[in-house]
Amino acid sequence: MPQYVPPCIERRDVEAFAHDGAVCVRGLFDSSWVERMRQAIDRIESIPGPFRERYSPDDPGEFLSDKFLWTCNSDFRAAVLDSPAAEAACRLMRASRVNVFYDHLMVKEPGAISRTPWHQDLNYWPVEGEQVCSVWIAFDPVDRSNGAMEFVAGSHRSGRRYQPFDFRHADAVETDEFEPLPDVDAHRGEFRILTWDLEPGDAVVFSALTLHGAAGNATRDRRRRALSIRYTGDDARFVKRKKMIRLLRDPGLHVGDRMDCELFPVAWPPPARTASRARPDDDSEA
Ligand SMILES: O=C(O)CCC(=O)C(=O)O
Repeated sequence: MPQYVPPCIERRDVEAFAHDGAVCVRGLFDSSWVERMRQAIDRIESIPGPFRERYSPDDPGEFLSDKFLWTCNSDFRAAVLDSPAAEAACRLMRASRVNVFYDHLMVKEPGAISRTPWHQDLNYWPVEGEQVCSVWIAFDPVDRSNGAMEFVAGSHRSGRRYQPFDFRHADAVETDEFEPLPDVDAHRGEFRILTWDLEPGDAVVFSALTLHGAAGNATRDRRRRALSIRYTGDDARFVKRKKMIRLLRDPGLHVGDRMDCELFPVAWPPPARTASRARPDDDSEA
């Protein structure tokens, strides 16, 4: 079991996150966490979770997506609840505490050449608030050639909200609730685009309102295993949208409720362990 090492978050990181809507945290997961999660990811590939999907199905390489793995796997549960990710999210959002929203595994294998399209996460989710973010952790070296993440700096402060679409068919807009996306790729010079080359264990933390996407994996032999853990802070409230992601189950919340429930437990500061936190529905790895 990896030791708990507090994340190295400096004041300038908190300021950069507030200003740009995205920040890189080097070495958030140390080598023992990286090794544990690499093995967990490789094992889980043959045990699909309840939300296993293949994005960009026409690409020669697989772009595997799976969600809510923390509810059925002890390694993912540890990454979500017991790793430095939750504290990093809490400190960067200047929250007093954070709840888990869900974990999202995204493995871009060599040949998964399609870009992850530009999008804003919040518009897909049944939550509103400024303190909603993702901690995206790399488990392989990542650069532009195998799927580095990109962010439009400051887009979380723009007040603009963009239409969600079906990730398997990037042109299929799913609701008229928000405005059409700008064509960032056609006008890249007009945006300040942030990107970082990452080593295993490095993370990018970004607001759910930050416009972001990722390169495809055009390499022949370099995997890109990543886990994006979504956390919500004090101001987050449950909402319903015309079109939104499917949840594992009904969280039992009403519109306007805080995100406090068994499906979205508090992750930081660590609460006293309860039976439900210590033991999820099933554990394929124990
Ligand atoms: O990993 C990717 O390619 C995309 C990740 C992403 O969009 C997210 O974590 O919200």
